[in-house]
Amino acid sequence: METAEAKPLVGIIMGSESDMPTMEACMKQLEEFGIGYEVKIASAHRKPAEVHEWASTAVDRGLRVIIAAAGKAAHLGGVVAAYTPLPVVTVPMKTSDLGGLDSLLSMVQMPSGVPVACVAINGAKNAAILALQILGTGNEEFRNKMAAYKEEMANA
Ligand code: RP5
Repeated sequence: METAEAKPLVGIIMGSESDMPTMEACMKQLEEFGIGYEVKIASAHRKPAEVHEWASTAVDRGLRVIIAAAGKAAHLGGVVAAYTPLPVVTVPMKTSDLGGLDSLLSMVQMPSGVPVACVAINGAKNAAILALQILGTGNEEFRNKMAAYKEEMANA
């Protein structure tokens, strides 16, 4: 488990090491916002017990938002959401066979009662921005960072 410098508020979990190059954009953006994060690689299918342990202890570790990235039969975000009261932002990975539509549909079709948020296919950077916005609902410093980011975009 890697940890950025600030106290981790965001937990990033991904199904495979192969998701890491795409998810680096998420980590970079969190670092730019000064948000601490931890990273876990565990597949919901290959390592279900590890995913259960990680998700069900996320609140106790101080996490406030979870970002889950997976591809193909992308059940990871939904499984994590089943084990934690924290909001889960999912990132569908682009895939070689079905272009990521498989991942997207697997993620968004959650049963009633267990929602996840979902960004675009390979939308790793947007997941970090959404995490900042979620954290900003209860924290003025994060809300101001989001406002500054929007202003920067508008003036670029
Ligand atoms: C998912 O299957 C992973 O999230 C990854 O996107 C995809 C392929 O995984 P690997 O076969 O590269 O490990 O579980």
